[in-house]
Amino acid sequence: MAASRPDPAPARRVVAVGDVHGACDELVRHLKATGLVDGSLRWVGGRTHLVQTGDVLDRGPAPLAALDLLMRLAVEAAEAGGRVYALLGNHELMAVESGLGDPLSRTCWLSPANGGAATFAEWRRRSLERGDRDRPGQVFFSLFAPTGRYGRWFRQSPAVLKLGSTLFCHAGLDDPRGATPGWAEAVLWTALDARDFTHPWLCGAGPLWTRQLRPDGVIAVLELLGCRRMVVGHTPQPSVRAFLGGRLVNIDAGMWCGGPGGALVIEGDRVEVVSPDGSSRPLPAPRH
Ligand SMILES: [Mn+2]
Repeated sequence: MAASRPDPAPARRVVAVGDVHGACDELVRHLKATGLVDGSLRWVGGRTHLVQTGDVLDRGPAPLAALDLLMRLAVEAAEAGGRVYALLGNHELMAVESGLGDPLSRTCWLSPANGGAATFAEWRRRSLERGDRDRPGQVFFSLFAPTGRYGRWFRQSPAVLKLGSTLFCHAGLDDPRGATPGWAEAVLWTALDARDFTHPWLCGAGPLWTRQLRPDGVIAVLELLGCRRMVVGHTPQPSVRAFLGGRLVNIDAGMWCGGPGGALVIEGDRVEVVSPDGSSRPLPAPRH
């Protein structure tokens, strides 16, 4: 079970990026535009905290490359006094379920609707490049098993993260119980460890899947935690934008599907959107 973690010391600068879905090149553009990596893709972000709000996997050409990059940057950032938090998204969840051996989850994950076949294709391509022609698909799924390279990483990845006065969660949290640190992770991993694959949180509801956030629930969670805003991804928007008077911000601006993308940069009271071309603007006015 994921440990409930203490609230980290407030970072002077927080950079958040939304859904990647295999668009590793776009992720790199965002990290360069916000000064987090250099031309060799080494961490140069110092003490900045980088948050990726889930859904690195699937759909695009290089999901595993993007995940490998974030995993390496997590080590380099920690050495520099910074942090990388890669949150769980529903696509990571489907991979975990598949790693646990559930046949229905595997079928669902690899279906065109969910795009897991793209992650499998990248793994095949990498295997062939290494001259490894005959690796069975079972090896692919084992990467996401509890002892696998990515399965281990996901197990220690937060589902909900509070940094200063901002709460991050892939699809969003509208259940006041979520204000208890570690609650969401406990619910998720209890269901997964019990192989309860019909649990609502694994089937379209809950903080990694919902597309029907209750505004009063969001505000209740924020008030309980003393947070100013909740930052989510999951449901692509035409641009990074705010809702609920600025209390809810969606940062999935489609970097993976031809959209403008944009990273959210929080420094003290200032919140701005930095585009992959390096230009920046204040967070656009709330939309209700
Ligand atoms: Mn999602």
